Amino acid sequence: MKVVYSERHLLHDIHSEIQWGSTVGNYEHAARGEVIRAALAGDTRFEMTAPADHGEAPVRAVHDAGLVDFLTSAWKEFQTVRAQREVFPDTFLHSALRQSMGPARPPVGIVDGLGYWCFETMTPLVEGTYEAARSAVDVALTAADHVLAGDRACYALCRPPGHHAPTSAYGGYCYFNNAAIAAQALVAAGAGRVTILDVDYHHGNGTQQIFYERDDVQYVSVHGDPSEAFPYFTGFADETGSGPGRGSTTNLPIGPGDDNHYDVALRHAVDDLAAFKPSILVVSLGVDTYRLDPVGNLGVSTEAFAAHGRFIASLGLPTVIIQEGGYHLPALGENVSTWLTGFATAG
Ligand code: OKP
Ligand code: ZN
Repeated sequence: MKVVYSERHLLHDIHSEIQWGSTVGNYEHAARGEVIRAALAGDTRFEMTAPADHGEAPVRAVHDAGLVDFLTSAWKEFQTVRAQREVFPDTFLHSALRQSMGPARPPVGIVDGLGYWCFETMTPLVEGTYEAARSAVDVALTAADHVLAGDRACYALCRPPGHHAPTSAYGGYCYFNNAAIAAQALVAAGAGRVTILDVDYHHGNGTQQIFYERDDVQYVSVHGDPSEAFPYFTGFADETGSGPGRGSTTNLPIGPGDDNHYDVALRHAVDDLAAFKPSILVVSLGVDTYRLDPVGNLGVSTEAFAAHGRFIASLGLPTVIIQEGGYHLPALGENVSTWLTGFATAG
């Protein structure tokens, strides 16, 4: 299986996040990408390849032009306010602020722009964020190209991740929605109906929002119950799509439990996926469902990741596999390579 990787993820060299008022080390740090790369590079079943530059158009096909423009220059512009390595908003455009007053005026500067485009306090901007985030998009699009060209599957080692980024905001360690941009590119290329199966521990609120009213792209997610897990306000079972997209979103929130507990939800997800009859599959692969992950509370074992990969492969669909979360560094590389090997070695 080809692995698409770019060392440009290292430019997104983040150190901190603000959790409930405490500044702590950011979980989504650059070592994640290197640990995964090292696990795959040493294995002859995987072939490391570089991404091709796809330009801005596929990003703008999914995201608001204002968000793309903002992220292009935000860090540099903020340096004129105060020289600072990592930049966070201090005020958010909370939905209640302008209740009964109509929508907010679009931002005119950098500090209002931060609160307008960002939705939480764990996703810093650093000097190389934009370049790395664009590179992660190229990694995802290149993996999609390989599958369009006939590869059964391809793995995109994306960093930063993407599934929390909706059309018009960034947050949840995500800037551009790599999986959604790849799915949209597949549709544009005439690949037919696309399903995005999101197995990250967190609900992919961004991906869900982008396709919520669409009937050509299905979104199916198994994730930690949003009553207690980030992003808290999306991912409940009664969110099933709207308008033409009614019925093409499936949310399967789950609480703590063992491999068997997880497998019940994954089987349900795959049943809904199969009923949609997609021609191609995009997997948002987060391994933060791992039993020792510091961010999640589920109980998935390393061995189970192999079974998950085999199970998804058994659907027989061309598959673009996109890296999302996974934060337990000692097992991160092995968990990803085990999932991919399970997929690659399935009948
Ligand atoms: C990104 B991905 C709350 C911690 C939540 C943000 C999680 C973003 C996860 N105190 N941290 O889905 O793995
Ligand atoms: Zn996650």
